[in-house]
Amino acid sequence: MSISHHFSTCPLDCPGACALEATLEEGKLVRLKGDKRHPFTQGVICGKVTRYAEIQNGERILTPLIRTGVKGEGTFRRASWDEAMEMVARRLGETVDQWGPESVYPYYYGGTMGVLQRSALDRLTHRAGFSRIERTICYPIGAAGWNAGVGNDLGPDASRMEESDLVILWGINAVSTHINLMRFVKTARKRGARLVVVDPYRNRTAKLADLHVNPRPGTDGALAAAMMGEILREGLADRDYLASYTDFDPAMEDHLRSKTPEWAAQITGLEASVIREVARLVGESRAAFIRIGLGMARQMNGAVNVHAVACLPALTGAWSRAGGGALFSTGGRFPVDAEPVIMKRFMGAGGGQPARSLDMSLLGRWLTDPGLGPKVHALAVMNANPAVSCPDAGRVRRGLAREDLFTVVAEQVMSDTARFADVLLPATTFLEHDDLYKSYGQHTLQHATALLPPRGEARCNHDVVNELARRLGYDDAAFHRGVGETIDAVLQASGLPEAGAWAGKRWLDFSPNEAEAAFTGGFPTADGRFHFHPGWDDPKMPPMPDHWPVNLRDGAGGEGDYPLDFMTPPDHEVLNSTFNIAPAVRERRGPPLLWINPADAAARGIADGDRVAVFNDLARLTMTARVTDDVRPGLCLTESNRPAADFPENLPLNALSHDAPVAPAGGPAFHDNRVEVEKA
Ligand SMILES: Nc1nc2c(c(=O)[nH]1)N[C@H]1C(S)=C(S)[C@@H](COP(=O)(O)OP(=O)(O)OC[C@H]3O[C@@H](n4cnc5c(=O)[nH]c(N)nc54)[C@H](O)[C@@H]3O)O[C@H]1N2
Ligand SMILES: Nc1nc2c(c(=O)[nH]1)N[C@H]1C(S)=C(S)[C@@H](COP(=O)(O)OP(=O)(O)OC[C@H]3O[C@@H](n4cnc5c(=O)[nH]c(N)nc54)[C@H](O)[C@@H]3O)O[C@H]1N2
Ligand code: SF4
Ligand SMILES: [Mo]
Repeated sequence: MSISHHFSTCPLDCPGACALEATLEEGKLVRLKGDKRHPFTQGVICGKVTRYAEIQNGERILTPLIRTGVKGEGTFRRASWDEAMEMVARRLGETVDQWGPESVYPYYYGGTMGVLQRSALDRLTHRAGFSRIERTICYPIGAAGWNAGVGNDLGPDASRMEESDLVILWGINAVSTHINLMRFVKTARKRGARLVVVDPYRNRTAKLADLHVNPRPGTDGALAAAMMGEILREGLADRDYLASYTDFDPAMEDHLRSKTPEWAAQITGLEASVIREVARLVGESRAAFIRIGLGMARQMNGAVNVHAVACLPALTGAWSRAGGGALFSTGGRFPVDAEPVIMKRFMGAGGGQPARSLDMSLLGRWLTDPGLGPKVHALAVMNANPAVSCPDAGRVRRGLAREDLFTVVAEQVMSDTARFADVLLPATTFLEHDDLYKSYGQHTLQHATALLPPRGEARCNHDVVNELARRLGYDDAAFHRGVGETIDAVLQASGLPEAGAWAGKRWLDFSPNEAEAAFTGGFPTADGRFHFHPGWDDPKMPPMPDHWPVNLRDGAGGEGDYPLDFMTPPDHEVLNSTFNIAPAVRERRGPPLLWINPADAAARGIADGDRVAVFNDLARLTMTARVTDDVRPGLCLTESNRPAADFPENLPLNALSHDAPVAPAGGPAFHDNRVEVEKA
């Protein structure tokens, strides 16, 4: 039997971007494990990707397919690449002729995070003048909050926390969503650090904490402001740091001093004594390190809350001490110029205006709004499964079901979105194509090459886009490059050595030095200071760290008044909707559960294991009750990101999620919904 070992990089939308070692047996993937030599991965990866063979060798789409049945039903006939591509080119061409290029909407997200394979659609979009995609579904809310204080999505390496004496995981369920982080947490704790987890529910990470602080969702602004008030009143602020490195002023001091634990207790649902305790822990620690997650941003007031939390290490001066500070994302650290992939220069090259940009999180509206001019008549999807992952998914599906909409989807598996395709194109996995990988949780740029031939007739996004562009008549050099040539072009545009010359390594390390990590040379803001004053452009947003009462609980979002907060945080066993349909995964995770507090369950006559209906104005879904005090009274949740097949209503979990854009830059408030629950 021939067994061989190869290196790769996890392409999934996860902060780890783990370096992998693959074991192949007779040319077939057996198992993946973490690469021990990689400085961040250090041999640790999550269970889901260990078992990636469940996708790689599982039920894949192996040939182009053309729809024969009703949209959404998933019945297709086999086609050749030539027939399928001819049809796509013809239909897109006709659509452009009849309604103009903006009536075509290319749609992609993070199925793969590879620099080439992720954004391939962009260069065709820019060349043809199709509607552009505004990529709001995940990042912009948290980034807006962080950037309002720090100025850019830069920070220390997460390994900095090993030197910390107090680690706070704030709105990040790292055990499930960023396992590598937990190794640094472990080291810090061995050296005496305490672990605080701030999360509305007792998730897998909170179960490991010394102190779990469970505010109501969307109240971190109040919690952080009151903690700062307490730190100021107790004389625990670092005055020298504030004066040298921040815009802290008497107005800010007066404002924060007025925020008491009793005030925040009313809003957060926490005991005032708990708020005092955590404030003191932060104020008295030498170098608290706060890892801010994206989860806490998925609230109508999420950006305001992230900014407020990011102010804490500036108030205590923790930034200036080894092990201290905060991290939201490492994404801004990579000097990678992806222009050869996305070809922005094509945009408006003929002297015209750039095409309109449509917010991806409002897909349901774009597909169904009769007032949109021009309407979306053709949709091209890659690396995304909006029928499951988009909010107001019921509306998305009504749009996808339109008979007058032409939809082409490139996919590895029969996802919910793939079922709505007119033409379905088989996509390669990361083990079957080459790419470059940045990260939003660590600092290495990795180069990974194909280990396996494509299964069936699968092709990579890069090549599919190029062929489609050529068939549409675009003959530019960018559409004639092979994957290897585009990788070379990106590295060259970035001023980086070609991959063959990375000193025998598969990565380049862009970790910040101590001065960069601690911002001792100043913050990446216009004036070099950390901004307690967020300076929001939107005048409705609070000018100083505060509670901003615009959550659904406060009557925002336009939904009717339902009594329970409802969150949909990520599930341990899947990554967004990737892995959703693998039979072994379905088996392991069982049916969707509604986590509900015993008091709320009793008030509704619901017992553990009962079938319950969860509903609001948008949808009604039947699931199984899990009665537990892991959620506080007034809060219920279902770990996401469940496909339609998991509910008898044949709607995905996100049918319950509203799509109201979050200030200031858009993006969905996935963890800020309201529902009622009753026995089914
Ligand atoms: N297993 C697994 N891993 C994943 C993913 C997955 O689906 N499954 N998805 C990947 C992707 S795309 C991303 S963006 C990351 C996201 O990973 P994280 O940054 O961890 O974000 P979330 O998992 O959305 O939410 C984290 C926690 O925030 C909590 N939360 C919700 N609202 C609030 C609030 O108002 N305040 C506070 N303090 N906490 C709140 C939730 O309860 C949840 O436990 O994970 C990646 N990794
Ligand atoms: N309820 C709820 N909804 C959420 C979230 C939540 O916390 N709660 N989180 C949100 C977040 S953070 C995110 S980032 C989004 C993610 O939303 P999406 O980006 O839509 O992520 P996935 O649902 O995983 O879909 C990715 C798809 O890309 C496919 N794919 C992978 N690699 C390739 C490739 O190389 N080529 C092609 N053509 N396809 C490929 C996969 O098979 C998969 O079906 O979901 C959001 N939705
Ligand atoms: S999903 Fe995340 S933790 Fe798992 S292997 Fe990929 S990058 Fe690593
Ligand atoms: Mo995400």
